[in-house]
Amino acid sequence: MPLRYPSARLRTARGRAIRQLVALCSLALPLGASAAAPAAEMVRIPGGSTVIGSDRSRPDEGPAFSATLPAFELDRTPVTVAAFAAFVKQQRYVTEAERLGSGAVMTFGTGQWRLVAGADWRRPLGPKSDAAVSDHPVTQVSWNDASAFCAAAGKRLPSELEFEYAARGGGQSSEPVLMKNGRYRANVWTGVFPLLNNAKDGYAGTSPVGAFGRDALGLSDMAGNVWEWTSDWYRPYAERALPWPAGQAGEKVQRGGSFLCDANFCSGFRPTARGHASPDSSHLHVGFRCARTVGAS
Ligand SMILES: [Ca+2]
Repeated sequence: MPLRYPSARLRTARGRAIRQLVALCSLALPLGASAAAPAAEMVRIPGGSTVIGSDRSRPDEGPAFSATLPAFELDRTPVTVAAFAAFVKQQRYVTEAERLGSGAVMTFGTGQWRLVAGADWRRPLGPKSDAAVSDHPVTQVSWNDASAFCAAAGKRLPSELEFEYAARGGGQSSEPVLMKNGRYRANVWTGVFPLLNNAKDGYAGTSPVGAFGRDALGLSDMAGNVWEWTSDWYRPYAERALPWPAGQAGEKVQRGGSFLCDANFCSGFRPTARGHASPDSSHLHVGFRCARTVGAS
């Protein structure tokens, strides 16, 4: 079955993106806690060379090519609800979902996406649902929101090459495995998508950042939990070095997969997998982390 990223189905005007609603199952996102802004830890990623992409996966993941990246810094975890709340308070920031009045939510049981009025980073499933949890990754934030957050912190979004390089453990040729010794190493969809989420990895929704430990570089949640925005426009790799035409509409790349990705339908948790959505869109399963050029602090 070809992969259909739900983000792509909601990529333009919100008014035409409303989808059929079938019973929305409870996701049981835990109740929120009071927001306190933790200091964002960063990990220095050594520079080096790596293979980007794959010739054996989805067409947009190839052709594989070699890339050399300078050292950079990357947030250890996705940005949390607590950190985003502190940013909102300090900057009096209003997200795009709040200004537009809705955020995209998946209908469990069908896998269809729809816009839910009042769904935003505080209540990602909608105004009548549980509040987002302070130590979980913030969601229902657009690329523009994510960029604003990182800029306020003196940082930037990572490029998709930086994200893949880091997700590969700094250019290791072998890809991380989803399971080790019978235990999941990332928060993904377990069960039968989209009918049954049995939460065998411990979580039906998002999970606290870092709940699955750290990889060899010291990073957490580079696979699963939430898709993460990158700085790049989504296009074939062969065109990546070309300037993006001014004013041309497009979509931004997301990396890492989410708690809605299963091994058969999505598998977006693989380091080479690419998600994408318009920069003004906000989704239940999309967050971000920030990067910084070495020497730019
Ligand atoms: Ca899960």
